[in-house]
Amino acid sequence: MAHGRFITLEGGEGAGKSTQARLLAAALEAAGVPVVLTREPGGAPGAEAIRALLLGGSAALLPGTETLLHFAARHEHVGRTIGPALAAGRWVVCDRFTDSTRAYQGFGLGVAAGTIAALDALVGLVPDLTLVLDVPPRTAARRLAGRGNAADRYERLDAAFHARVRAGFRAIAAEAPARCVLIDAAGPVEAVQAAILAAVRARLPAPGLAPAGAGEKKQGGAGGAPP
Ligand code: T5A
Repeated sequence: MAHGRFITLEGGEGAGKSTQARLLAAALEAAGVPVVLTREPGGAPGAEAIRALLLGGSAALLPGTETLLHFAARHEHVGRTIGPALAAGRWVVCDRFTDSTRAYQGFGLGVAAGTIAALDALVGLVPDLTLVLDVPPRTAARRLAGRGNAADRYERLDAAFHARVRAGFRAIAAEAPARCVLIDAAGPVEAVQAAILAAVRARLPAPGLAPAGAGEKKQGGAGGAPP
């Protein structure tokens, strides 16, 4: 059986990753591509337990501790969910992956790139395509305020941190153009979705994935592990 494809969505808070990950998975599924939709931190039982500690926990964590926990969660996620899905020929759409550790713990909190690279080697999985969703801070703040959820560990950090994270994601995309596509995510949901589907079609042709403009407003759940 053919090996599946691994697509990640990345970006700062409120960039619209979860919304677009769901829409992309639905579009692929509608095209007859078997899809698993998942997220980080999380996506496997042990990884979800680590997520609760990372996002909900009130204990202060050193940047290196956070980095280790994100990679511990990722190791579970890849070993138990992503790896088996790809081996079974499914495509995996993942809301955040290793680039989030590079941007948040690396660019944001100052963890050395070499440390992150060493842990990445333990996980040993590189996405086939990474969509980096970029929005100005005011747009992101407006979207998050509209949602009204309680702020988690990262959402509570200051504007300077989030500016470093945004710059980090842009640098990651610029350094790996064969893997990454920077998506202007400031526009309406449908416009962002169209840009994402165009990037997927160009980079990872999937038989049956509708041409631009067709079926791009379709919504619905994709199969696989819920995010
Ligand atoms: N983290 C994660 C690390 O520090 N290191 C790591 O290695 C990893 C993997 C995860 C946190 O963990 C950190 C980063 C994060 O802080 P999370 O709860 O999963 O926490 O948070 P996020 O991934 O940031 O998810 P959010 O839900 O906050 O943002 P999204 O997914 O970018 O945005 P989304 O799609 O939920 O949309 C937010 C709101 O905006 C609306 C939506 O309807 C929603 O209300 N919206 C739009 N509105 C207008 N126009 C558009 N185009 C819109 N798109 C969405």
